[in-house]
Amino acid sequence: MRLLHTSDWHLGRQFHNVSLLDDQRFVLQQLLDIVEQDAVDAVIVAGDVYDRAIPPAEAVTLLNETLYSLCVERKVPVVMISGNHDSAQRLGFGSGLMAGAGLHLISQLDQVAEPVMLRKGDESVAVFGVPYCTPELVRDFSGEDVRSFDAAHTWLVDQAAAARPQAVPAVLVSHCFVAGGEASESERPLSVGGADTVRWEPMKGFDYVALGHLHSPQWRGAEHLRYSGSLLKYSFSEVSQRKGVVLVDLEAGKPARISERPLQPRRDMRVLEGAFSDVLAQAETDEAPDDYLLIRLTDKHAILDTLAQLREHYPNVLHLEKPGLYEAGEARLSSREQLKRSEIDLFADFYQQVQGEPMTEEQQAALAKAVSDLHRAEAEQ
Ligand SMILES: [Mn+2]
Repeated sequence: MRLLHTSDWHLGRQFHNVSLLDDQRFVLQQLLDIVEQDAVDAVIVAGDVYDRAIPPAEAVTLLNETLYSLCVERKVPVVMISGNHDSAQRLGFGSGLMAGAGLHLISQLDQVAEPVMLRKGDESVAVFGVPYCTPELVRDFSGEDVRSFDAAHTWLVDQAAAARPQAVPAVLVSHCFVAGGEASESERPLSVGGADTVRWEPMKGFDYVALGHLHSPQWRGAEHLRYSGSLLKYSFSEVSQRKGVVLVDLEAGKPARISERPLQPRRDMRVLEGAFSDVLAQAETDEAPDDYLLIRLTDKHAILDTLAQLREHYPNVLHLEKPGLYEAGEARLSSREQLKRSEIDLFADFYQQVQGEPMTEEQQAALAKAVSDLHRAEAEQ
């Protein structure tokens, strides 16, 4: 039986105030194509289906269309668990009803020991899902003195392992942070302080482990314990990652056979670095000017309207950094005037980063006045 493992769709995500819905629709179409071309028997989504607990309406529509294409039009069942970005209750709505149509939503703890049995001819595969949950939830559910993410996860995995049918390949789906995994900037930490990781060893007895949460594709501990990675690059820290899906062939009594299929984004995410004039010159021959860009200008002097000029060639410059200007500025931090100047620059850069647009002249004037008033008040104390 051939499964397709994907995760971290984050439908409805905004990136620097740009909706990625069209980009998500574009790669989900490729996912549907892979399902057909590679004769996939079932699809596993390992959590973070939506980006937010209450997703935008368009994201719900996209998920609805995608699931209909899979379950109804292609008769390919889907097993989906909730991640830390999803609302377990909302995602789980109607799960009992939809199971009959081939959509298996696992978002509650009492589902962990009840495998979804996938069948194809006389082959069967048991799929267990561990939705994302906090140690507190597992403590309440189990009655055990569970204090850590690892203890909670191990307890749940043990429940699934104990319910495993004999002589049938078993798959575990989990949304968690396996210790030692490579994180990106677009994952929301599961807990503050880093006590959110779990060990991979309790899961190693399953024939395949479909993991979600980390956005970089990778395996942990053993090759059959895998993160498929997110659907798209969701931060500039991921520019060099290759996003895709994992195909898993399972046969009773044999180790899983694993292969990867890349997903080509509608627009790639890139970082360009160099002097302003060089970046502009390069734009003339750039084959993908619509890509989402972070541009890092190395110029040591200020240039007017850089963003507007860059956007004439690169309409999707989402972030502009000027490290050269900081270097030059920091070297001259001698006088009171310079200090004020640098505060304004810092705020102007911060404003641009948050708003995606530079400050207007009026705003800059208001800011300059506020900063100098502050300095005056300080001096008069
Ligand atoms: Mn995620």
